[in-house]
Amino acid sequence: MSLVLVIGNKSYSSWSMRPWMLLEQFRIPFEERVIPIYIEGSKERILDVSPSGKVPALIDGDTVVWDSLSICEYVAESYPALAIWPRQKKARALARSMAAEMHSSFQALRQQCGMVLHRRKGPVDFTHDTLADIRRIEAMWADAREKFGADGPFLFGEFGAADAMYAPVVARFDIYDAPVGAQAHSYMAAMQALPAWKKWTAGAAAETWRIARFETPGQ
Ligand SMILES: N[C@@H](CCC(=O)N[C@@H](CS)C(=O)NCC(=O)O)C(=O)O
Repeated sequence: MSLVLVIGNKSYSSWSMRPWMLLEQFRIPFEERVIPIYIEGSKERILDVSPSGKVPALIDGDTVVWDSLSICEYVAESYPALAIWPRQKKARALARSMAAEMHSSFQALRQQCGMVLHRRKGPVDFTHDTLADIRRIEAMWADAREKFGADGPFLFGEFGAADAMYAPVVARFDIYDAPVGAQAHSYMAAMQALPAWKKWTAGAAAETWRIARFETPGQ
């Protein structure tokens, strides 16, 4: 199996970060291909590999899997020996529900707190809706940790797909100093201690691309 993961800029592409973290943290070999997004010609370059015109996309021979959640599922199916989703059915159901909710929700958080890894850290004037998103995520994290997190510091104990899906949220909470409690902070610290996290953020720090519309005052 020879996998190619096509991603966007590491500093901005929260969707790309998810499957990248998963592959990297599970030490699954893959070739990384970066297409800088939202610049002249980038849409055409993405469309050459991904029919959605968006990154990430995973190429496995003649198969292209686009969309971060589908990629996580494909990787999990491809490596059944790895506990990418929790082994226990009820834990797996919760992990999948959380991943799906991440995928389809939290518009206010995404809009107000864009993932810009080089942004100077500090809070913004969080809207009511953003605070509601933060509360909901914090409650979900606590629920997973309480029910299934006994074997490690991650949502379901060991690092897995649900954590990969929430990695960009950890980045957003950190960058914007989201008002969350000690339990959430210790989960965030575990994520930020991962070798994969360090590698992704180091890659982001080395990037020089800047996309004006994602930059916010005071960076
Ligand atoms: N639901 C998709 C969203 C992918 C997405 O919106 N990707 C953005 C970058 S983070 C993108 O490709 N933007 C470039 C463009 O639209 O030209 C996923 O989970 O993969």
